[in-house]
Amino acid sequence: MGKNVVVIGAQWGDEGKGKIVDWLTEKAAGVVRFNGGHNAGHTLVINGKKTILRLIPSGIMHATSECFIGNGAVVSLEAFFREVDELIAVGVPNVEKRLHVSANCPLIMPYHVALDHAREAALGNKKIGTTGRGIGPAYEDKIARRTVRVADLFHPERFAEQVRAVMTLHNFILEKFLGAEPLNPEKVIEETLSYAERLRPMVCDVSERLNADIAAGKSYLFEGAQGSMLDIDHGTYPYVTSSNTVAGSACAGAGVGPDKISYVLGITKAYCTRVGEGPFPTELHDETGDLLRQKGNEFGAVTGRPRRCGWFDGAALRRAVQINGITGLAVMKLDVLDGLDVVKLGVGYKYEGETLSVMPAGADAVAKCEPIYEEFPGWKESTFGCTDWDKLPESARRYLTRLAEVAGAPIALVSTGPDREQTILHT
Ligand code: 2SA
Ligand code: MG
Repeated sequence: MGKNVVVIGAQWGDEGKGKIVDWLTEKAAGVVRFNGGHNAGHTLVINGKKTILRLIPSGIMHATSECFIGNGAVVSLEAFFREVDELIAVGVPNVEKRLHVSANCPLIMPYHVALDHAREAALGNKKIGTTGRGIGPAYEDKIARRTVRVADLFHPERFAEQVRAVMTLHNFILEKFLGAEPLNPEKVIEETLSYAERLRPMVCDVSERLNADIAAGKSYLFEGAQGSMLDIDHGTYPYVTSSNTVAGSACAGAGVGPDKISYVLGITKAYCTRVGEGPFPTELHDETGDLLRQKGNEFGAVTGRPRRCGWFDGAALRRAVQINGITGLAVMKLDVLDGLDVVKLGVGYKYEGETLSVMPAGADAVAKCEPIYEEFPGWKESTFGCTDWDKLPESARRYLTRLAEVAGAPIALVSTGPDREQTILHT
């Protein structure tokens, strides 16, 4: 699979990136997060034990893996240390020694969380369905060049001034426009600064460190959060997250050049899910949708929200293959489709009298798309835990082969269960 691999979600998030990153970590020096914050939720099952990671790279579960949070991610210190403490409590070794956080990371502050909630409430039935973690407002402050970053924590006087200034604006918006409670700046400053000394040894020039390590022959995994259809530019805008979730974001969000990326692994489920609002052409509102949700345990790792479920959407995947430059696909949760009489595969859309093979950009256009399906006979055999392509039922192989053809990228891996070992390598 080459040296430096970017692993990204090819759908709307929750594709199972965590399992694959974990599986590939053994071959890499470390794992790098480059976008999003603790709105991600990576559920890992190792030796039957379930761990949920939100902000910290999945590699942390491997005793020797070095884990980086790049400048493209947004960091809530409260959430970060809660997760660090959880990992320490379950006996993960050297957590704080192996974690490195970019000095350039924007901080998610309590007022970002307050703004996220108040805005969603104000939007009413037009809400985005965010995770409520303050992600959008944190990125707004970054782009507006008024955010406080990790490095600012170590200049407490200046930090306090910056926070007071930005909170004048945000408290005004909270109170006057959103009818929400303003926050106390001095309390926010004190609470945030209380994390500074514990964080200090973990702060690092992530770009320099990665470039030096790569030059010395080490390889890294870049772990994307959310999915391609939630990308701020390419997704179903405005029903998207506030960062670039595509593979190219690994370069900008970690500080490495595109020449350092040797493989882009796109993760997709064998069907499709979405959390939050926004168009979803292949969504099922029937018992098959319920069945996928129950069998696939499709509930948000972070918020516990039930996920919307539907058939595999080939036109969306084709878009994902293009915008990410996907080298190979990992198809997850094939076993969830076991036992169905018929399995449907979205191969394109009907859109304003035309036939499309690629999902259009933006929510308005996607909302008008009607999926075109090909039907496959289901398979009665269990694929759960299967580790060999040739042992898959023939109809499952036919389904997967056609899926790859429609998406426009070859299948590299198939996952048949939550455990590391329940994986098929397909070359
Ligand atoms: P936000 O909070 O501003 O990023 O929300 C904007 C949209 O992005 C969606 N989003 C996600 N969709 C799926 N999974 C996500 N992470 C958690 C998980 C979700 C959870 O991995 O399980 O626990 O509910 C994630 N993060 C953001 C979100 O639903 C909005 O549509
Ligand atoms: Mg998830």
